[in-house]
Amino acid sequence: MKSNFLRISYLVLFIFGIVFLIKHSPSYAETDSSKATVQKLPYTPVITPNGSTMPWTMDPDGVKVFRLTVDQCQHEIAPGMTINAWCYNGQTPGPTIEAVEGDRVRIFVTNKLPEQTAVHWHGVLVPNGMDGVSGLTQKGIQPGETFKYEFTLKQHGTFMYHSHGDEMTQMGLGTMGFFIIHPKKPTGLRVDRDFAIFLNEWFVEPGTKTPNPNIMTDFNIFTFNSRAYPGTAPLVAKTGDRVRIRFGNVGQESHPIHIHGINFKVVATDGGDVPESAQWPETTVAVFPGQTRTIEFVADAPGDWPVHCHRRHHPMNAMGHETPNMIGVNQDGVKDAVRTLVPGYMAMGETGMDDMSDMGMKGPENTLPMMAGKGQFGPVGMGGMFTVLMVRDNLKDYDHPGDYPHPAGTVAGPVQPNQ
Ligand SMILES: [Cu+2]
Repeated sequence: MKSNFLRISYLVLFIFGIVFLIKHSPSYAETDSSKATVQKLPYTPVITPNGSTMPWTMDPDGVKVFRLTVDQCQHEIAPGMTINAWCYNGQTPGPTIEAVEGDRVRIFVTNKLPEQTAVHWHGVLVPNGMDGVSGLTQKGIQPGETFKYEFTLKQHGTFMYHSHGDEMTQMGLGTMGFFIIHPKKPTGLRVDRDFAIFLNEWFVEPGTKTPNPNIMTDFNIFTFNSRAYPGTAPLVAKTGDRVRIRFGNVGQESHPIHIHGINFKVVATDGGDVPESAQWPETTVAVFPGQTRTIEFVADAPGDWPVHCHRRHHPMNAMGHETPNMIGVNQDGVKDAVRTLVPGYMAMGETGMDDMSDMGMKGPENTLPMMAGKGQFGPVGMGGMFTVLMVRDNLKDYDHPGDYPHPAGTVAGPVQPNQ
């Protein structure tokens, strides 16, 4: 009897352990500092959704030390699709470097790629020889070598780090990360939530795993922090929270990022703070290659609000382009004829592509469906650069809060004509 009780106890503990692990799995975890540490910091730590913040140590001479290793890695774009990427510390984007204006930083970079590299600190004002441009300001870091970068941070803002040497290949495969410097003397209101989202696009031939960096324009995977919806973590806020989102882009395309339900202001670029007199209200911010844009707003409206790129193909996954345009074409009879040659063929596109979001059609291996995601009312029909800003009253923590409980009578629905 007693041993049965023990067995059941162990089983219950095991199940709780599994649930805990799933809940805290790194792909959705907010990898900011622990809550105790947060209280002590003079700033709100940055959250890199689906990513992490780089740990650092303090050398006896008062210099903050960071360590970056650039190497090949396996990276999951969303459940069902993993790519062969080039990563910093095993991830793309690389872990976010977070420091404070006035800090002296020492950054060791180890190259485990099969070719030389260098790391450029985009927007950070550094001595010329620390600028990280192979050939021009330093020798390339050869495979197996470690280089030391060291400089004092003279400014604050949202900056980036990325390889500078065979950029097309190295950045095309994922070598990028945020470099965020908090102000020494903060002005204005402290934010409650501070998110950092890297924008990027890739071309991965359906059924394959290695992005093709030679592609110039025709991309088919669009990502927030190298994840495509529904693999993107939601942004959770309490009603009334002051929220900052920092966007970065070192890709090939511009991305107009649109947020539903709130208005925001662009408060900074990688060139510095935007004076308050020069800020205007917006619902969409364009982020061009080589730019960062930092926006702020008060999350004053509870609900599930989309955050997405407004280029029409960018909140979509592979297969959203180069399909024949069948809108309005009567395909009666075509299906049966083609099925004699291609078993299981489905005619699609006659009334638009929305059917794709509910079809569960099996694509080539390692290829995401064009649109996916499930909401409380049915298929969401999105992919790529899409996530949800979840604003809720009375949240106890910032874990996934579940579906938004719409107040009665506030959801659009069917009525009789002329009603
Ligand atoms: Cu876009």
